Order: sequence, then C-alpha cells, then structure tokens
Amino acid sequence: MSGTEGNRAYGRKPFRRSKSHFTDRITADGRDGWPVEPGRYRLVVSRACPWASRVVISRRLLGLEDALSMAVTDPVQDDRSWRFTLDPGGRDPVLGIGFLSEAYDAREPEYPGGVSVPAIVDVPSGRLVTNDYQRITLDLATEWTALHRDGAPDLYPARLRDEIDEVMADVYEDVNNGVYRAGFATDQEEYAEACERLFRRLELLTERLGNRRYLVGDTITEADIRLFTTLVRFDAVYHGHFKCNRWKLTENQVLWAYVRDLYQTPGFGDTVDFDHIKRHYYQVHTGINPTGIVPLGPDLSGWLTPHRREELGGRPFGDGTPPGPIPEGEEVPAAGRPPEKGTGRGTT
Ligand SMILES: N[C@@H](CCC(=O)N[C@@H](CS)C(=O)NCC(=O)O)C(=O)O
Repeated sequence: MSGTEGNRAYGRKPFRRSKSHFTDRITADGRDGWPVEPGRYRLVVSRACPWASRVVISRRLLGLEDALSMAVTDPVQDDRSWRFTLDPGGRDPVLGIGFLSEAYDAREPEYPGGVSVPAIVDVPSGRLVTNDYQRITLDLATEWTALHRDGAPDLYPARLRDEIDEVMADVYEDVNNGVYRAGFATDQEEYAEACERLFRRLELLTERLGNRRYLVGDTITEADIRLFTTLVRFDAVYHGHFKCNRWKLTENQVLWAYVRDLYQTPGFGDTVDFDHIKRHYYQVHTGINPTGIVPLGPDLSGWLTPHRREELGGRPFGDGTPPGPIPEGEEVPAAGRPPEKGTGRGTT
C-alpha cells in the first residue's frame, strides 16, 4: 500500500473509515478454519494506534501473552506501510518479514486495500487471518477463554452485552472515530459537526461517569477499554493535531480522573507509549502537519497522580485479579512513559 490513512484522507472527500477487509474469526470451535491454539498466531500492533491498543490491553488483562505473541511495528510507516524496523535486522523475529504487507500478500496476492493494524497472522503459513479491529477483542474475551489466566476478568459479560454494545456504538461514532472525522475534515462544516458531536458526547460521558467508576456495571469492561484508548491520546494528539480543542482532558475533572484511574490499573498504562503515539500522528499525517514537527508537550507528569475514583466503589476486576507484571521484552521504553517522581526527566 502506498500513502497513509492521514494523507489519503487529505483530499477533497470527507473522511470515511474503510471497512476491515479480512473478517475471519479465530474461535474455540474453529468454524472459520482458525481454531484457538496457543502459540499459533501472532498479533501485530502499533502502540500508536488506538484500535490496535485495544487488543494490547485485552491481551494483558486476560493473560494471553504466552498464548498469543505480539509484534510491535515502527510507529512511523513508510510508503510500504507498517514495518518491523524496531527488530534486529528490520525483520519480525517470529514471522521473518520486514513489512506487515507481506502477511497480507501471503493471504491475498496483490491485495489492493490498505494494510492496517491490529492484525493477527497465522505463524505456520505466514498468512494474515484477520484485521477486524471491531471483532478481535470481543473474540479474545469470549472465544479464547480456555487460555485465559486464572483470575482473568469477564470483559464482555453476557448479562450486560446490550448495554455495553449501546455505549460502545455511541463512543465509536462520536469519540473513537469522531476525533478522526474532525482531524481529517476537509471543510469547516464537516470539522465543526464532528467536533460538536465529539464534545457533546464527552459531556454526556462526563455525566455518566460522575458517580460511577466504570461505564457499564461496576467492573472494567470492553466499553472502558475502547473509551480509554481515545482518551489517553486526547491531549497528546487529538487536542492539537486533530483540532479537538474545545477543552483539554486535564480540564475535565471527571474524565481526567477516570482515564488516570484506568491508566494506573495494571494492563492499561503499562501498554501506552506516548512517544510512539506522538511520532506516529505528527510525522505520518503530513497532509495536516506538513513539517512533521512533533511537539514537545504536553507535560505527562500528571498521569501518575492520585485520582480518588476508588471512593466511587467498583471492583476493577470483578471476582478476578489484576494481571501480573509486563512480560520481559514488552516493557514500554522510558521515552514513552511519564517521568517517575524525582527523576527530573523531561516532558515528552
Ligand atoms: N482496519 C481499520 C481500523 C484500524 C486502523 O485504522 N488502523 C490504522 C492505524 S491507527 C492503520 O493501520 N491504518 C493504515 C495506515 O495508516 O496505513 C481500517 O482499516 O480503517
């Protein structure tokens, strides 16, 4: 694929998110030909990407790190899209490829669509299985249960699914995708409409989260993961780069505390790389940031401050337990994390 999401979108047409093309599912019964199996598949992500980050968080919360290995791409694509330049020799050590597009081509030669993350690749054949970002996390929660860790939370409880789906649909339309519609708008009206809807929805979510710790029920669910991955990027990229600047998250007491609470919950913040996030958005979308300059701010030190959301009650993991430490080799480098107290490390 040539070009990138941002640059493709910077034309005369309104921003439209393309449908995921490969929608095979990896299931317990293997009905699409892809049974759940430990060690068989490789998850390919960019830590910059909010859709991929959902999967990174779910995989951690559910303790699937050993069962489903993970490849992290360079946050900055080139004209062949996502690449494994962070790995020795520029190749993913498990798949042996330099570009994610090779797995797409192995699945469908001359595949004409975009190469996107998250993607799951079948290791033995090197073929892409799915890039269906709306489905992958739901399947990790409901189809991969045999491989979940002891104490894994139920992220998509059957009795709450209708409510979770409803919340997620609004969050998707106005927030997850809303920031992109605002950022890649090509006329004033389109931008204003997306921006109005985004902030209207954020106000409604503020009301909802004012007296309850999580979006649905009293535990963390898929709905929180999906809202988190947009909110955690808000001040760093959406506020400036995408012009979603009616207010900053740090100016909204409720949402700022909500997102900090999640950030400080094992499995959330320990997957976030602010350095990858900023470099990807500001350097790749040259249509809306032609100089490619990456801003130095914002100051990240607030992410680790007390949030006091535990006073609202709630049981983050329900009857389960938090995940253990990040597996060796998957730690986010210091450049992508807020400065630890007393280190005097900078703001980026
Ligand atoms: N699969 C979806 C959603 C996933 C997605 O948009 N991922 C982005 C990164 S955040 C991506 O890989 N875009 C392709 C590109 O920028 O080249 C899509 O194609 O729109």
